[in-house]
Amino acid sequence: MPIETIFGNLQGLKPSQLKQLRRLYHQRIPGDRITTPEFAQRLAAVSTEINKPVCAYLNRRGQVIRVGVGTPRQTQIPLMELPRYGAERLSGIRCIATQLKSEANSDSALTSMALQRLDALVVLNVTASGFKKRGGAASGYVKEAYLAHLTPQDSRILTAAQGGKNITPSNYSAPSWSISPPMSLDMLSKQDFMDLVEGLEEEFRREYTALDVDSDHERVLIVGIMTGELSPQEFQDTLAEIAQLVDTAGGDVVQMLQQKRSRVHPQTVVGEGKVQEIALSAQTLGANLVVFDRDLSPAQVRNLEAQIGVRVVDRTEVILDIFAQRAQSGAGKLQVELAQLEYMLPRLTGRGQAMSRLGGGIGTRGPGETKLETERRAIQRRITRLQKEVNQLHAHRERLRQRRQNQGVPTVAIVGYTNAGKSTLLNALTNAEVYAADQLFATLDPTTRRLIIPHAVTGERQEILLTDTVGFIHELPASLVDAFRATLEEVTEADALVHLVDLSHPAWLNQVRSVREILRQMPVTPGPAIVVFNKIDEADSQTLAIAREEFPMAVFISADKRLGLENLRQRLGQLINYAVSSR
Ligand SMILES: Nc1nc2c(ncn2[C@@H]2O[C@H](COP(=O)(O)OP(=O)(O)OP(=O)(O)O)[C@@H](O)[C@H]2O)c(=O)[nH]1
Ligand SMILES: [Mg+2]
Repeated sequence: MPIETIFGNLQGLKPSQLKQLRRLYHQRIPGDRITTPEFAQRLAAVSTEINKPVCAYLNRRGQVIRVGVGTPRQTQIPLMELPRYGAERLSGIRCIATQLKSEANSDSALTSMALQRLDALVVLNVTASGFKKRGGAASGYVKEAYLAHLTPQDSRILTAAQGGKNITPSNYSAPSWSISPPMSLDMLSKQDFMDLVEGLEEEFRREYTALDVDSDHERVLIVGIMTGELSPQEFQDTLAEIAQLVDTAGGDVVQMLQQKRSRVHPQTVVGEGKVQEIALSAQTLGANLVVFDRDLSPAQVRNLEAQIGVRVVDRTEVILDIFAQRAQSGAGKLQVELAQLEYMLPRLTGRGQAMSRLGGGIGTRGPGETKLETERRAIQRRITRLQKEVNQLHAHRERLRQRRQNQGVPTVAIVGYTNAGKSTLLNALTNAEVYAADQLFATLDPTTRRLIIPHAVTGERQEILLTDTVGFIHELPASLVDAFRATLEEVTEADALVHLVDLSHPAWLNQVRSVREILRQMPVTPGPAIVVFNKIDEADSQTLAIAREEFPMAVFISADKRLGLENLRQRLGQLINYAVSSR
């Protein structure tokens, strides 16, 4: 791009006028001044001459870095091209704009200032002075000037936006700004500009430090779109879940925005106004990642990133990122990499550049991350190789299962929504030492342990094998299902299933449905299952009553408090008896 490009709408401008505009780039203002009267007058003159508003953007050294024809909104610097310093700083760029009709400061100019985190916005009200000389330039003078700048957010709003899981969807926190009374050019030029921006930045920093922000964590803004298919309660549940996913992935949720739409906008998912609101919120709160509650097409991601100016990822990427962080074993890493690559392959076009521009974090980590920029074909080759390895893993697990089956030991797999308490239950029943934690997807690799239960008929001790495995989630990403097929086969190959449900979770009933849906879609029909309600120590009596009525055959336990485990053993005996006899 030539250095003296004029931005905005240049239609109908004469070469001589363009030349005048380009000359603005040669102007230089003393570093500690907002503007000089001479510079302001010059802008006013050009603006009157072309009869259009003109904007000049200056850096802190007083150099003109951008000249545009149009309003601040029309000449705005694309967000992708702006430096991003986060909520505690300003962009180091100010805009001096002329305004030909003496209307009030329009909101759109102020919004542009907030979007770009400009140091300041100066609006010059220009009045054409009387007559136009024949053949000569019309002159105009600055009637009055306004100085606007951002002010720190009310810390209470920011604090409310802080705090991960407890966050509730809210209206976006509007940026706050202040506008000076009308000033003369002399007054404006005498202001110490450096004093102003340094003072402001100090306040921003103070507000920001008061928030106790962990700089290792990404600051995440979540966007939920409510389309027809979910009830308001179900929608809130999915929002809470995506917030928990972000939290698990290591991000701090700073805000949740939502929009109701009859259908998703094909280019940007949400409408234009909402995109702007997201961009503003991200700027105001210093968010560096926007997470959508649904899957996005590559084009949607590109459009959104261009308009919001921070990285945009979808729900699947967050889940894949958690898996990537969790994967410990070779098998786990292998499957996660495969899932990430399969997800990314169709999304590669043009993403690489934007990704490196916007930095790392959620959605970019994991065994697959360095492969991102390599060529599609190389990735395809890698996928083929990983698939081969997954097949080997599959064959290996198959042999293990075969051996167990030959020994005639019945197998039971614990399935359920993530965080239901599956690993805790395996530990409680078998003294295994599987990692159990209040995290989503704490377990990726299956663990199998022996368990002694009473025989349903004879009452004698019998041995079974109990397997704990990866948890399920609503709309489990397809690439994960595919990549984890070797692991999921532990489920389909088991003689019977324990479907464990966290009864203390508000969305427990939908979680039951989601798990059943995933089981239904498995290539091999799994064996018979019993529903086991866990965490009854934390479930309220009304929920317990509903569950008893809806699921009369279910077992009620607390794996953590070791309640109801003896009954569960008995019921496992009956289940195995039924499963083996109908095998
Ligand atoms: N109150 C209560 N908490 C429980 C109970 N059982 C498990 N938990 C807790 O629930 C959380 C999740 O337990 P995990 O055993 O890791 O759950 P999981 O189903 O294996 O989860 P993933 O492997 O992440 O899918 C942990 O914080 C447990 O301490 C219970 O009976 N009562
Ligand atoms: Mg687990």
